[in-house]
Amino acid sequence: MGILNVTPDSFSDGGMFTSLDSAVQRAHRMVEEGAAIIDIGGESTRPGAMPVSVDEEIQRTAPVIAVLSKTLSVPISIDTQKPEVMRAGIDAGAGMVNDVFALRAPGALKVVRELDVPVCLMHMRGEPRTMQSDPVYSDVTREVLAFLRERLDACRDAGIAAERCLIDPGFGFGKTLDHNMQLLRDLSKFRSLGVPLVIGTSRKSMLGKILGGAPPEGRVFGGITMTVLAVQRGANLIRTHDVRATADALKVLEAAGSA
Ligand code: 8Y7
Repeated sequence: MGILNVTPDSFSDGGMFTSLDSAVQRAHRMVEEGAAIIDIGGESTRPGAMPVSVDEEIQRTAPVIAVLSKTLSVPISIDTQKPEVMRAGIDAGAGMVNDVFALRAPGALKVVRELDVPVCLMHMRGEPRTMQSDPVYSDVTREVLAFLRERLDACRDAGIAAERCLIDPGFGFGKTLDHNMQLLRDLSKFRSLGVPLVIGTSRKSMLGKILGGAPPEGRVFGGITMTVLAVQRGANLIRTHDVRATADALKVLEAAGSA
């Protein structure tokens, strides 16, 4: 899953792809490099980021989705927590929802049920503005598993079939480096939930911490290493900025019979 941020303030592509043309170009390039899905988001969820309005988020994402859904050979996912943006994204041609808030926003379950599209439910402790200020767990893996199980139950109760759901432990979302590494070690436990497992590690600050303060563009090899470990422990879909490197890693894993 290739990441296409259409925000002016995204931390890792520096808002370079905010104009329609360059966003479209970048999406096509990621598909050439091996992306199976393009994930389009109009609100930054990096720690400390400020929320944007529904209208602004739709204005950023819907025009890009409208163009890409006509020209791309792969499905588009709309990365949002807001039910109105989910609806606008699907109306514009997206085929999936990626929600870091796991459909906890009022009305989100109902909209996804009505739209009848796949949805990725991600774990986040707190909210992006404050989530990295001293998150505490007694057993991070158990708590994240319990949360995702509860969200799968909420989906089922709302009429969203398990076959429509994917789960994601949410690396870096309200977690310390130790929490992230514990989740990575325990990743195979998430297979017990019986739905596809998504992970996103690319260029995240946990890598910067491990790599002695490397900037986002210096975290690519570290991110690939985490991806390889995650795939060996059962991850099915990798959300990444670095599609070529990730696709190469997955090809080698597959050739070795390890994916
Ligand atoms: C993730 C995500 C982000 C992730 C899923 C970033 C939107 C921060 N991270 N969605 N979104 N999983 N499913 O670094 O890990 O890209 S935003």
